[in-house]
Amino acid sequence: MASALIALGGNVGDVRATFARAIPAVCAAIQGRLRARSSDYATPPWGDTQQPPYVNACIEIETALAPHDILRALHQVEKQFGRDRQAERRWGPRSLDLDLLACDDLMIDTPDLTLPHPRMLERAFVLVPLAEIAPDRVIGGRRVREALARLEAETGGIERLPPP
Ligand code: PH2
Ligand code: MG
Ligand code: MG
Repeated sequence: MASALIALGGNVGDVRATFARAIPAVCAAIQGRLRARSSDYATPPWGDTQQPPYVNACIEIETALAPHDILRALHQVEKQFGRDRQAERRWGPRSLDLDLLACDDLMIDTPDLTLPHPRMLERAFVLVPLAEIAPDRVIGGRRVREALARLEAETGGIERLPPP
């Protein structure tokens, strides 16, 4: 069994309700068991700042599926929850984004999937929830809590949401 780390994000619709339904859907789709789920966080929009704030979270799932099969399943669940990749712009609003961050210590570099996720260590909206569930995990040669400490200046607007 591998440990898959997945980041969730969204800023269209009732995102927290979407997460609540999407997490079991992801577990079912990848025949996995949920090991950890972070709190939800309200985060300022990154990249394209002219859009509503996001909700972000991270989960860890134990699964026997190979990374490309996990990726395919994540795309299916995104679609099931209203995501339309054709209709959206880069870094623009979306109902549900499911990003595979890492799968054990696997290093993969293919056109459709790079692991660990190449930009995750630069994004506070990923590292803040990830540090809640996996602070000591080493990803891309760096411990999650240390990667977050380097980004401390960018965590300003991030707010942990109370349980729903
Ligand atoms: N996702 C984006 C673009 N910008 N900003 C935040 N705060 N959180 C996200 O998940 C996010 C974003 C496109 O996937
Ligand atoms: Mg993303
Ligand atoms: Mg994505």
